[in-house]
Amino acid sequence: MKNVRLMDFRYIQDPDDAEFYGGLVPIEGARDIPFEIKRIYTISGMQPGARRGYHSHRDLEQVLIALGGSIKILVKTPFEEEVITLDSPAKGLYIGPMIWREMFDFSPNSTLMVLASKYYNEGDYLREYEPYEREAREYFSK
Ligand code: T46
Repeated sequence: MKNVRLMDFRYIQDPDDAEFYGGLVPIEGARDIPFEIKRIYTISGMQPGARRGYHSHRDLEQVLIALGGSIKILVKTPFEEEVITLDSPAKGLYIGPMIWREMFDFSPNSTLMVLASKYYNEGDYLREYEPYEREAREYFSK
């Protein structure tokens, strides 16, 4: 859908004993991420049944990565919606401007890491659905 896409990062494993040694995921700034990273935050400690998000951003671009466990993300506009499961540190979910998002179905001990294109700015959030929907209809009709 518009302004949303899944990204695959490299997952490097020891060819002789991948199961024992696990894997390594390198993420390189300008090479793997389509914006300059200004901020990184993590979300952890969610209980089953918790649901977070319920907002959009006007300008911010982000890449969401489940460092551990699995997390579902609902991404939505007035015209389309999708639920994406993040369940590997080698999978990133790019979310651009004007996408409503909700995070839910956190598995025990899951951790979400978010790479963001801008410093924290509460003024960039649209935290109520109806005003968001009005702006998003115009934005996606251009
Ligand atoms: C998003 C999803 C995926 C800060 O002080 N600095 C920060 O960088 C962030 C992200 C948040 N905060 C404060 C603002 C609130 O007082 O932390 C508190 C919790 O933030 P919020 O309720 O917005 O958290 P989520 O999990 O609903 O949303 C967060 C991000 O805010 C948002 O940009 O896309 O994760």
